[in-house]
Amino acid sequence: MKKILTLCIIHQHPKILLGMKKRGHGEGKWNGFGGKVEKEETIEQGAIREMKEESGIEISKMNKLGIIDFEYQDGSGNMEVHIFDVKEFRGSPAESEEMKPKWFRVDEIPYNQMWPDDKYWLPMFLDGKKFKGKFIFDENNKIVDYCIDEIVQEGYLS
Ligand code: 6U4
Repeated sequence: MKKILTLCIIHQHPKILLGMKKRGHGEGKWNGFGGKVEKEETIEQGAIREMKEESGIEISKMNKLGIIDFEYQDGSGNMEVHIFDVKEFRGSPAESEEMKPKWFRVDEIPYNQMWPDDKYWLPMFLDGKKFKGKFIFDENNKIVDYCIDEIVQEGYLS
């Protein structure tokens, strides 16, 4: 069965907040903050909870910019990841057991230490565009197939 996950990135131009994942899926990569949505919560509540757990930051305003389906052939299964642009928040980033946060300038994003799909959709995210896509990864976490499309239709992601 497909798992529903969240991914939150604070974008305060010209900087974004990423975290170095210290354990689990994506360990050793810079990524946004997020995780699995629990049974009793909405996707937005899951995003807020994971952001707080992993970075100490409390989201007060966010905007969903993308949904991406990931298929992992290494046994991690299928994930539907909801991607949020965090517009307003309280607190400052603090290291957690799972993530080490760091601000990056948008022209210094460490794509070669991130998931290989990020370079396809993060530029759209930074432009404030909405998108939907799918990526299939082989056992070595290499992309074997993908599609990514900008969404122009109002309300499509909500
Ligand atoms: P545990 O350790 O069970 O609490 P949890 O924090 O709920 O896990 P986890 O760590 O598996 O979930 O979350 C993975 C995170 O990585 C989510 O934010 C989604 C994100 N993610 C997964 N595949 C990705 C990919 N290919 N590209 C990307 N983010 C990805 O940019």
